[in-house]
Amino acid sequence: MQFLENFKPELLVESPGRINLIGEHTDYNMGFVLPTAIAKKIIFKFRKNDTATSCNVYTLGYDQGFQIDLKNISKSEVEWQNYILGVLNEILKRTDKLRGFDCTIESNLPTGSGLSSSAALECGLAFGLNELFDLGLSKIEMVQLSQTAEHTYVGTQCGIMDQYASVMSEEGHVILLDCRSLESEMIPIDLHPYKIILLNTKVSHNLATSEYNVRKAECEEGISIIQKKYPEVRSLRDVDVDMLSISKAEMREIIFKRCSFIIAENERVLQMAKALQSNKLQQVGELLYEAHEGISKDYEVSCKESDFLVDFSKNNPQVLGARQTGGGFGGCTLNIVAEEAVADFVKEGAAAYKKAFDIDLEWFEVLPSQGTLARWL
Ligand code: GAF
Repeated sequence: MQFLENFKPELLVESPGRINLIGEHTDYNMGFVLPTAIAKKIIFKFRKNDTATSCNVYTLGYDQGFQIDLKNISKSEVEWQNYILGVLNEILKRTDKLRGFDCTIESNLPTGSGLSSSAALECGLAFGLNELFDLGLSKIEMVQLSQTAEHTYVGTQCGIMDQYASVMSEEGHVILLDCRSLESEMIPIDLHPYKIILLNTKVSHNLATSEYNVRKAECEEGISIIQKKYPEVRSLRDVDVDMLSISKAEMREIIFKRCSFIIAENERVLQMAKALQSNKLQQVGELLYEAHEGISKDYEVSCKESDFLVDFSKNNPQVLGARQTGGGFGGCTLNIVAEEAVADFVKEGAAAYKKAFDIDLEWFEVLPSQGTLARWL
């Protein structure tokens, strides 16, 4: 693209991916989650280009760019462009201060790995433009408009966790977020002598978006049945095991399984927060294995590759716990591994995974990291 020839950016934004320690699919059920940003991120460089409405966006990694006219925003056939267009569309609904800009994007955050590269893309763009044009959007507005962009332009009816974690995280903490009130508490996390190791299955099943929306609809079906007996219930967050079993007879078996998972998973988030606060690391591990069991059997958002890696971890006494992290159907498993055992764990895991699926396993250590940062250049 022509603007790259003498591109002198004014502003740099680092927009991180996230892991979720526990609390999967609880966000759109208005429950609790426990995510944090990681040091893998998308880097944006911006400059104003002195036009009223002409924008250029270029991704260095994919060597692809496109032009946008702010007067004429609509969905694209090219999937990644919709993350950008959706955010611009939402910003334009909120302010008339946006003007033409040029922007490059580069990333060391693997896409389709359950680490929220989508939220990093949306939020980093919103954060950068807010800074560049002094739009006056608060952090929570940027989080919410990014979530809405994903609903309207990308089509995933996601909850708020990923965008919130990407923007709001603080180094050395996980966020205990109440997805209904949006109140949050920073929980310090110190797993010493254990480390958080991600194993990337490198599979990203194309069911992910459609099945995600199906799960959300299944939860809504559960709620509508439960509400017949308990009209005060607004979401699965308000339901306990007894209430669910009273409504069980009226539900399809599959809806009962989905609701059971969400109720248990929401409870696990609160137990996990307490376990971290009282340094009960064994319990941290047990909760992860329990969560994966539910993810795989009741919520059915795992896949054979993730199940294989979690089972592999279970056989290693140096691993406290493991589970698939993120929306599901592949991506990464999160493992709590004794520091001195990491090298053997990943070596043996890679060999077993290669033998089972003929895929080269990728792995990395993650540390709870700072959310989005902007820096003038
Ligand atoms: C995806 C969604 F974007 C989140 O909102 C959340 O529901 C997650 O899946 C599952 O916990 O990452």
